[in-house]
Amino acid sequence: MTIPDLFAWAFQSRRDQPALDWDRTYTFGEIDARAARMAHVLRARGLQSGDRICIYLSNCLEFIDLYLASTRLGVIFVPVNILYRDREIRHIIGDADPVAVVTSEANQAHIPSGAALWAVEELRREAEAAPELRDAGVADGDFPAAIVYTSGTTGVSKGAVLSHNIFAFNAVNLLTCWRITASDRLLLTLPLFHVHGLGNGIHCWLASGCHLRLTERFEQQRAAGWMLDYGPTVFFGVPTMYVRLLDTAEQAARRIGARMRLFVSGSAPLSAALLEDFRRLFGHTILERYGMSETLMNISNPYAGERRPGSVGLPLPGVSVRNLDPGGNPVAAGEPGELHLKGPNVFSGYWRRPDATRAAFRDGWFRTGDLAVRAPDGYYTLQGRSSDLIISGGFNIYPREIEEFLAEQPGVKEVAVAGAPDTARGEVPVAYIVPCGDVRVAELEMACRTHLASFKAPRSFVLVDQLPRNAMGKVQKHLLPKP
Ligand code: MLC
Repeated sequence: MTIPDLFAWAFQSRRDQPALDWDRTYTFGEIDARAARMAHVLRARGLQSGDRICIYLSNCLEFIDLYLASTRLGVIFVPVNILYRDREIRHIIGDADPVAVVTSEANQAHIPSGAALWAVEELRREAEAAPELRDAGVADGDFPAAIVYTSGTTGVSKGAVLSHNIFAFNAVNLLTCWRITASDRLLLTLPLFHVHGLGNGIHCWLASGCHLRLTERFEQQRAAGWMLDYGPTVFFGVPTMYVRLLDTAEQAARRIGARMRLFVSGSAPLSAALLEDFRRLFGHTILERYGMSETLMNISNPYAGERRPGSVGLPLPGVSVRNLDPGGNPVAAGEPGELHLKGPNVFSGYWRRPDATRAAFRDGWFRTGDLAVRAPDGYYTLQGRSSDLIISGGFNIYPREIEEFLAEQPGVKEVAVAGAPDTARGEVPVAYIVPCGDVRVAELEMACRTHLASFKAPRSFVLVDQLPRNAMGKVQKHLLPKP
């Protein structure tokens, strides 16, 4: 199934119904017409099926217009994290080879020179005056809808190619399993450039025909107010958002909880303590689920039935899960193993990276790199990772990328980056530096803040005489001193 087919019911049968609160309320008919006009603009600018378009925008109405227009034209949508800076953006543009990069005038300075830039303000003006493009022959469901870049274990990120079918399958699964219907009201504060906001948020909204309130981003000071004003029945968040919401006054939390039907958490581990603190304040047990950019959603606690603290729940319909030891043998219930997945939710591979794609699969199963234990009754609990990925506020960070950057800076002889626990963000990166000569920590910090996404900038820099290494010379990160 294509994404336009998935959304057809909302756009055809609910044309006059309110669809989205942004600067004002838009109906489904208006959202549909905006997308059709944006499709005309993209086509007039020469975009053809199979072309890529990079989108470097924070949440806005045009982000949705561009996504819908692209999926209707068969243009492959490549969202870029708005917190990324020159190195990260240059890599994605070089790899995805887009016809153009769409960004706002305010953010143009972050785009490396040489890329074709389209200002979103200009596209908006052109779309206002454009006719609607309605006969934009759509590719079939196996065709790529998006390439989503994931932080690569090798230091550079890889583009996960996600088909129309994968998004459609994921949406249908979530609508069914989380009982999302046209009567719901979804508050979406997640960034649309990742699969949590885009794959779950936007697709659940338009596949169900429910009502959406989108914000530019999550803001701790305003989040509870938004919930009180808007009265959402569904909220998708990362654990950091739930930590921030614990500051809500008791009476307000009760009022929000009385209206809400479902709080979902994902993208990072949700601690049992946070689940319990949140339940006490809001009167709701958060539903924790597990997904990845390469697979969208895999495992989820049940809507009805036990939402087990610390566990991500049971495999979603259609998703096969196996747990293997390092030798490739299945482990028994209760034993940790690496989680492998198979199903219609799994991506076909990384964009133009046949080697990385081959390495990501074993006998047709996708290797998640996550370690898990299956309880005798089928519930999965994640136990950590076989790679040294850091997750901070729901954003993935591969230490190798920061290490490579810091190793290029003056005064740095050797460097290791590891995650340190953080109550709000889950983990934060910390850099351990073996200096050579005169190293200036303030300069290192400034270099990271300028050239890397803000969440990747190490929260502290620890100077050490040497890095702990094993006999093979590999850094033993667990032996690094606590910051
Ligand atoms: C954070 N910042 C943003 C931003 N989010 N800037 C612009 N747009 C956004 N959306 C910046 C801030 O400017 C600030 O930079 C720093 O990040 C911390 O901001 P904060 O307000 O103090 O944040 P905090 O309260 O810690 O909360 C951060 C957060 C954010 C939770 C709002 O981390 C977030 O939106 N996380 C969601 C990540 C996500 O969607 N992951 C899904 C991946 S998909 P500075 O410079 O001042 O430090 C995936 C698959 C799956 O993993 O299963 O879902």
